[in-house]
Amino acid sequence: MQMRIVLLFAMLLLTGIITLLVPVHSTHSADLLTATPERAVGTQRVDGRGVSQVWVPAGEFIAGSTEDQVNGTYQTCLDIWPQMCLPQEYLAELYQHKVTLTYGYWIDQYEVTNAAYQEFVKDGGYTRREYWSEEGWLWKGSQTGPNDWGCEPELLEPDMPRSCITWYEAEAYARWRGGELPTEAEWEYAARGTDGRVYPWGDDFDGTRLNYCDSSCPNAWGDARFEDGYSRTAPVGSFPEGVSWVGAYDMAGNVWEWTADWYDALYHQSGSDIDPAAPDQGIEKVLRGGSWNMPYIFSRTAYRDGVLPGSWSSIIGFRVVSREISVPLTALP
Ligand SMILES: [Ca+2]
Ligand SMILES: [Ca+2]
Repeated sequence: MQMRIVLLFAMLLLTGIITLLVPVHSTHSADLLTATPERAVGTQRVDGRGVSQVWVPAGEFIAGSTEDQVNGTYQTCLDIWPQMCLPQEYLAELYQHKVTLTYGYWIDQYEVTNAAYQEFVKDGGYTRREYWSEEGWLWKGSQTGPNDWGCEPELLEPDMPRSCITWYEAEAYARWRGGELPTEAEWEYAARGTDGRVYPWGDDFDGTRLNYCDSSCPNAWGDARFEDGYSRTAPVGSFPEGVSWVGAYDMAGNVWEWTADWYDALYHQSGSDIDPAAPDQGIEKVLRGGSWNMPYIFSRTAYRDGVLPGSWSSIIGFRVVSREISVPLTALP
């Protein structure tokens, strides 16, 4: 896709045939609706590794975008920087539909920080086989820590989001935490809530509520209307006015976030509407939420794109979810 070219993923690393399986099972029962405790929206806790999480209750939400929204976004893109716009860039958001998550779950309040990730490294995370998938272990080879090649030192400050890691490393870290990467549905529900909002805070864009490609951004598509204070990444949690309905920070912007799911352009059209998961194999992993170097339309809660799981970049980070029950996610056909 043109977007990927524009974003200059100079560090893309092709990792070969992908066979990693996401959790895939077949059936559901309604009693899962009561399988997780009832807690108030946004209840906070600190998990076993000392990381803050917020509670997302079971519920129904509006996923995806309408045709009008997709067409409108494309027109907006043409206004921002026509050279980067392809109509098909947004078609993967079609169509809007209701999705039910039958279980509640914890999601990290912030993007995973360098400080938090370093605890995983210090604990021997890169040498402990149990945290790595077969594909991830093969990808890693003899590496004993993150490869920060191409990532500026200021992005590695302790309170900055951990970027410059592959999907495999994010997955291993999540397992070390006792959690997982969020499915697309878990991510989108935590970002937009039950009212189908376009941004975590509401339907209207507000350039003071996130770190995106603003007037200080070094790209041609920088938005001259707003100065968000950061030309690259911001320390996590810098935008309290931008929290989502559960109190999760930076669901829009700062770093783009890995999810568990393989990318499928027809995800919203062919998937289950109950606890959906992506197909059990694919080529690219889905990213959500936009980043510090992207136009504001990419920070919409419905925007989705995919990159190879062996990619790393200073615009990509992640967060973790923790489920209290084993959830039989419903795979696409
Ligand atoms: Ca910015
Ligand atoms: Ca983010």
